[in-house]
Amino acid sequence: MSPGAYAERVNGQVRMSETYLNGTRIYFFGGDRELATVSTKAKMFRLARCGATLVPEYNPDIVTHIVIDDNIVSLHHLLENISVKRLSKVPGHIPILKWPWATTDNTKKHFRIHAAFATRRNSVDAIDYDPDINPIVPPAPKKGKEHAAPNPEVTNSSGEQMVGNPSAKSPREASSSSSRGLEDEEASFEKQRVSSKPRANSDPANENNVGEDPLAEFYAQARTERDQEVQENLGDGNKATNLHAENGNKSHSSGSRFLCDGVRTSAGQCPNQDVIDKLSELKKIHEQRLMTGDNFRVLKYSTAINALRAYPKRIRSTEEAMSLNGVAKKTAEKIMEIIRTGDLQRLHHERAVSDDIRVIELFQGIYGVGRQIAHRWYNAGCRTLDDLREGKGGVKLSSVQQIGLQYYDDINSRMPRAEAEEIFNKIKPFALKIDSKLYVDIMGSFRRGKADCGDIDIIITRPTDDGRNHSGVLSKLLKDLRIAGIITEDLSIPDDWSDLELCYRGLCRKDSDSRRRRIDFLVIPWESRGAALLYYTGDDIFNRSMRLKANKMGYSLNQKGLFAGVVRDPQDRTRKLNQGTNIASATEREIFDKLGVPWQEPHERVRGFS
Ligand code: DCP
Ligand code: MG
Ligand code: MN
Repeated sequence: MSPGAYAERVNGQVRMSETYLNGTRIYFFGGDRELATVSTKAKMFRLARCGATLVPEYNPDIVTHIVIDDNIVSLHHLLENISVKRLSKVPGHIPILKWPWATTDNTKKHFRIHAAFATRRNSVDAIDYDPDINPIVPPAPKKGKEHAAPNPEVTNSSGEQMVGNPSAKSPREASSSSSRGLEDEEASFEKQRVSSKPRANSDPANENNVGEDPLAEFYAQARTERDQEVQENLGDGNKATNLHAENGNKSHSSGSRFLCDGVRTSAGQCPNQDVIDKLSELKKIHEQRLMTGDNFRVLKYSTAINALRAYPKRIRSTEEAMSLNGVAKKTAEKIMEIIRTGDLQRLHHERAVSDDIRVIELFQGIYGVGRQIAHRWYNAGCRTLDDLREGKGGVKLSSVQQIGLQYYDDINSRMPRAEAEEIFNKIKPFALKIDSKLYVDIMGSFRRGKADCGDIDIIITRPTDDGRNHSGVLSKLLKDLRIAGIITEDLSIPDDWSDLELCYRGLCRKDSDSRRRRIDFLVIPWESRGAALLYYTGDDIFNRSMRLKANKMGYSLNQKGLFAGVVRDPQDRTRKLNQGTNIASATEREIFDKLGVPWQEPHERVRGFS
């Protein structure tokens, strides 16, 4: 669940225990914009208990205070998160405070003590944190903005649910959208608060605390690297990335209603509706491009639209437009262009550009198609999946791409956890019939306890103590599964089936009237099972952080093991000049130990979206 979604869920649903934050509208940033960690949730919960309203998304018109998790949030990190270029652009009346500020009744205290960034005090726009000038209970919001406060209704956001994980020790991460769930959370947060010594490191909730989580310093870099890879996805023919499906970043409106929001509009109420419509379209286009970092524009247009909605007169000049809160010169000029000409040239341009983004994303949703191929097809004149089917512009699809196209919807949708389990339970006996000593298990998001899975990741290996191994098992197994109608199409097959290390990708189905599902088989040597388990369990961000930590310690970690003494090419750090010595690979635990990372159960290894 995102911090924003959690904020919406908590608002108005928490029993208040203290009142010293009454009247505040706090934007809390725990260091991660995508995931509300247990630590972030606990802190947000605490803020609400003390009377604060949590603001899901930073909006300077709504927010009265920004509170950040101490130690971990850098200035750059915060600014990026709130889509503000410079600290001085955060209005002076909004203090930026460290977490400890929120934990005691500060009404009498000087803000300065807890101001988060030294630079804030020195910046030109810096305010004097005198509590008399900036009382903790801020002035009522400006007229016309009353409806802008975050929606206090509980949102039945499903968030990331962990279900049916037998190894789950901690109920804390299990989120429920009912208020009963909130009560449970409340109880556990309270427990956390009274237990004076939190279990160091074993709790991913502490990811924000550098002192306790040895991986904490790597998460930001891991995420940046992942995002870069997603953006650069040039189509290695291996895995299709559907940006639409993965973009969970969509900004959501605060649920507020304004004068001109359809239902409540009567003629003449909103004199600038035409302007609002055009700017809203522009904002939507930029919203769809969030993957390419257009948050700043989205915020700019939302602010302008909100200001226009609340403005009672028809705008007559650029100056008048600029007098609106949050409307700068360029936006004011756009407003005037719409008022003068009834049109906005920029919108035509953006619509055209946005069409190509949309089409390229659509094509990238085809298994085996990356950005390069998608661009090529776009340039050949294809705009729809039907164009591709018909071979418009001389476009030719490989056999794998044809499968990807045929099962486009199936491949781009996730399956319920129960279905993954059912399919696995059908497959496992086939494997054990071939060799009863095989180790067969399901990895990936399933092992992490996710409620839905993008594919089924099955690992196969075999102990070698009886002098035998699993060579040749996979081809036999796949043959049986094809006969049984479980495996239906191959997407990527190994070159040499007798190897002890193989990767197979294909499609399968539960039974003849079920949808196709993606399935991966990963066959690995017995000695490297620990490293393979670790790798194929993920999540991606957790893996990357472990690898970064290994690198920092002079090691190298991959799905085969943890290696010491690897010499890298100084010109190209990704190029290894030797293999190094394998120092841990048989069990996950050994690898955690060697890296100085405390053991974490699979369901505790969630750091990214999934
Ligand atoms: N993995 C990784 N880096 C990648 C791809 C995969 O570390 N670039 C690892 C971590 C993943 C695991 O392999 O958890 C399985 O990959 P999947 O793509 O199947 O991802 P998940 O199973 O985690 O998620 P989904 O439910 O989308 O399949
Ligand atoms: Mg998977
Ligand atoms: Mn997979």
